[in-house]
Amino acid sequence: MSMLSFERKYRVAGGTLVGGSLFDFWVGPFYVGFFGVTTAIFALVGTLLIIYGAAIGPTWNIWQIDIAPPAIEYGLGFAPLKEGGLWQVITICAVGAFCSWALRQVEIARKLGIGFHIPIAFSAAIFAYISLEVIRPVMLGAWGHAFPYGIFSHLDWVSNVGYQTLHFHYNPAHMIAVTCFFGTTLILAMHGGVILSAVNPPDGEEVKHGQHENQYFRDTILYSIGPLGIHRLGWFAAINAGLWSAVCILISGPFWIDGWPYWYDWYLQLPFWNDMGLDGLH
Ligand code: 07D
Ligand code: 07D
Repeated sequence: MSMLSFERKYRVAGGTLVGGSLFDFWVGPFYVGFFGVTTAIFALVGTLLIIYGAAIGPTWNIWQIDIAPPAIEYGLGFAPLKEGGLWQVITICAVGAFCSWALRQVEIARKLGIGFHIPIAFSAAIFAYISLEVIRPVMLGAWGHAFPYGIFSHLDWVSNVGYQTLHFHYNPAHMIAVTCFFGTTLILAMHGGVILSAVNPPDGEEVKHGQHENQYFRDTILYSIGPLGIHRLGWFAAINAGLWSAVCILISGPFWIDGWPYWYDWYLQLPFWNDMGLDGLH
């Protein structure tokens, strides 16, 4: 694969966390590194195990393949391969691959002398995944509480767990997470829109710049957050979407065992309403 002329300038040695210069090289455009090797091994083993799980399962229908965690009866113990053990090894591979990928991002950032914003952001997604598959099942005492690996079966899990709480939308942390998810799409659309409108004009028209973008927002909503600010806001909202998702599922079960609608009972218990007494309403 051809290399862009300026790429060579940024291919600097060093910055590795582990392995010194052993894996400090590129294959084509890809940086390898120790964590590139571990990512590749974990991802390959995990994927092959999913294919093996499909092979011993009842279907090759991509939508119906399902590799489930052990039954609740196994608690937090190891299960035989065909009874959830496969799911356990695949989960180890997934955690290994995701964390290796984040550490590879750290190494590349160190090489380039840039901040760690990307690995920090990806860590929020990893944390959400580990919350679902490791932390919450451990808190509930069984791997059987984790979600299964399958395109439709994992949707069944989300729906079932949602209805176990009667109404998952009433989970306040879910509300914050949803707001952040919706918010990131809104601000990305607005940001993408204003950049394209300014720097990608029709043929023959002059390219506009930052001040036009700022002025657009000042004219429409009185305020422009600015070129650096919009990226800070996007990063903050996206990371919070992942973090509040993790919170919303970690509290469902381990800390709140009733239906989520009952959480609002605290409102009815406020001294203000209690003191009034229902008699007063007659
Ligand atoms: C666009 C970046 C590209 C990534 C893609 C995903 C695989 C899995 C595995 C056949 C935005 C590649 C997928 C490698 C193949 C097997 C065994 C990211 C983009 C295109 N889900 N989920 C999907 C995962 C959970 C939920 C689609 C993964 C939780 C709902 C895809 C995880 C909950 C819906 C998928 C995960 C949940 C989906 C599209 C891990 C809460 C949908 C994903 C590792 C988070 C949608 C049929 C996408 C759908 C969908 C993958 C976890 C809910 C198959 C890898 C348990 C409600 N999920 N998901 O574009 O169409 O993400 O499902 O945690 O409606 Mg899911
Ligand atoms: C976990 C993915 C991590 C991915 C990683 C990377 C690869 C490699 C390779 C492409 C967190 C994987 C990479 C595999 C791919 C290549 C080459 C991301 C993760 C590390 N909900 N709900 C959420 C909404 C309802 C319920 C989160 C909306 C119902 C449950 C989000 C609605 C009920 C759970 C959210 C809605 C219900 C959630 C998901 C609307 C069902 C969770 C996003 C409009 C009846 C989950 C941590 C997320 C959660 C979750 C949104 C409805 C139940 C905030 C918008 C009322 C049980 N819901 N939900 O977490 O918090 O991303 O998980 O109705 O467990 Mg919900």
